[in-house]
Amino acid sequence: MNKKVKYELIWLVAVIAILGISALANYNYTLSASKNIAQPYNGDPSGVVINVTGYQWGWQFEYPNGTTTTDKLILMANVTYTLIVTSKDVIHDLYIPQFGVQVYAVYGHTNEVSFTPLVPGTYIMECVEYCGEYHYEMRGEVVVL
Ligand SMILES: [Cu+2]
Repeated sequence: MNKKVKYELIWLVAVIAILGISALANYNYTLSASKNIAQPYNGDPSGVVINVTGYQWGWQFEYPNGTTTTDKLILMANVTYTLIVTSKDVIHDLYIPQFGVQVYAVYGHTNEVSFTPLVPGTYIMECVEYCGEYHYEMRGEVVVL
């Protein structure tokens, strides 16, 4: 086997390995949305209401007792929540992939989404609507206690 063919084979195997590993990681990540980490709205109207405001570039969460957190949403397992979501400026889009929750944040308008987190843990959330220079920094965590 000459050198050229050898390098071609090494590249071929390396590319297949990289694509295979990332496909597997992506598959697991995508499936996590259906692993019952959170339950979609169950019709229970007694949910805890959290006001969510997206802005360039972060998320503010206001809880019923008036306290706020930034880029961190703190929830209790097995409690139904309703997020009432708006924006201070441009359109943002709140996405919590492992909960299967995604909702637009639009200036002058509110959108609602209800769900019940079931499994304690720390999950990621992010803005998935390009909203300017630091869009990529518009991420945080969801802590379920
Ligand atoms: Cu955004």
